[in-house]
Amino acid sequence: MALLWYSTDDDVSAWSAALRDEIDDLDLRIWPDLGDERDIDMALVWLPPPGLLAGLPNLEAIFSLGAGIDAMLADPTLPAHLPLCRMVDPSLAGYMSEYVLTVALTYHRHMHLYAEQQARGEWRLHLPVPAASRRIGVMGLGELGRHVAATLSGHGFRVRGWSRSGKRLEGVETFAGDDERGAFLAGCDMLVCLLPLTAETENILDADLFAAMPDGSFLVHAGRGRQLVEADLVEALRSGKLAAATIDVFPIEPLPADHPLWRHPRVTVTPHAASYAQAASGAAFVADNIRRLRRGDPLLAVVDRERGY
Ligand code: NDP
Ligand code: OXD
Repeated sequence: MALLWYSTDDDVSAWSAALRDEIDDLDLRIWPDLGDERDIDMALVWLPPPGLLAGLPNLEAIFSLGAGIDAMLADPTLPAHLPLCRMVDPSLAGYMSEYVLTVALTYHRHMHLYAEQQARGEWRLHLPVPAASRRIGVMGLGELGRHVAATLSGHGFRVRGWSRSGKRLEGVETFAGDDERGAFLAGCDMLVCLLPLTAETENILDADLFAAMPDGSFLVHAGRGRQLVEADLVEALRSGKLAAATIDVFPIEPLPADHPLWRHPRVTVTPHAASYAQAASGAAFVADNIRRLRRGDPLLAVVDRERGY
């Protein structure tokens, strides 16, 4: 039994140490040193090269180092019969909440306007308003969205959330499905997108969606790049429908140096930096699934491939 590791974004030494702290007899094979590929029955990966997993004859389960598995599902060679498990981890949810709260407070306390004013040497006060007067909507109330909604609500913002199925969350007004989308959006002075990329959510952040929001609202997008129609964003910013946007995810990453969003005065670009799973806590989650696989127990966070998340 051996676990293949592949990621060019995560800290391999931290993860190796954390995984071995959890399972001391773990046979870890770090790509490209796979040894005898027939030994490998599990893979822990982030953006593996297409075909890598299909080439492992005895693979039994695939564990993702990330929460979003859209890129993996887009690989036509991904073995269709194997369970694919997402990353569910307190540090992933915690970092995402910090990111969204940071951006929300930046807009709420007019820091984006003060940055512009400083560039002009302009001394002008924008009076603060109470957090309770800001309505923030979170699209996606899964592992991340729920935590973010609770964090924003705990800070005093008026929080609403939208998901596919109905939810009951303390301190959060909830909406579900296409029927309630318009009512949800109408009360979003700030919209946070934390949806997985699926056929239903591709291009969901478009002109129709912005039109349903109040004038002068804000967008925080940390889901996936292909959910945003960039031309519609630029037009919404031009018309004043949106006051400003912070975007963490892009259809092509890294965002090319000549991309106009880098220089848009009302757009803040972050380099897919909102969140990631810390090795220590993430390894505990993966180790739980490894033990489950060894015992033949049901795995945690198995992706529903039909649904796409
Ligand atoms: P989950 O699967 O736990 O939650 C997904 C949520 O989205 C659920 O509430 C689900 O509804 C809702 N949803 C899915 N499809 C629709 C739809 N068509 N209409 C309405 N709601 C829908 O995912 P996570 O919270 O763990 O992660 C969310 C996404 O965040 C990831 O897929 C990834 O793309 C992104 N991400 C970004 C990171 C970054 O650094 N920028 C880091 C980590 C993740 P329901 O509850 O009814 O199923
Ligand atoms: C993830 C991500 O999906 O980092 O975990 O985007």
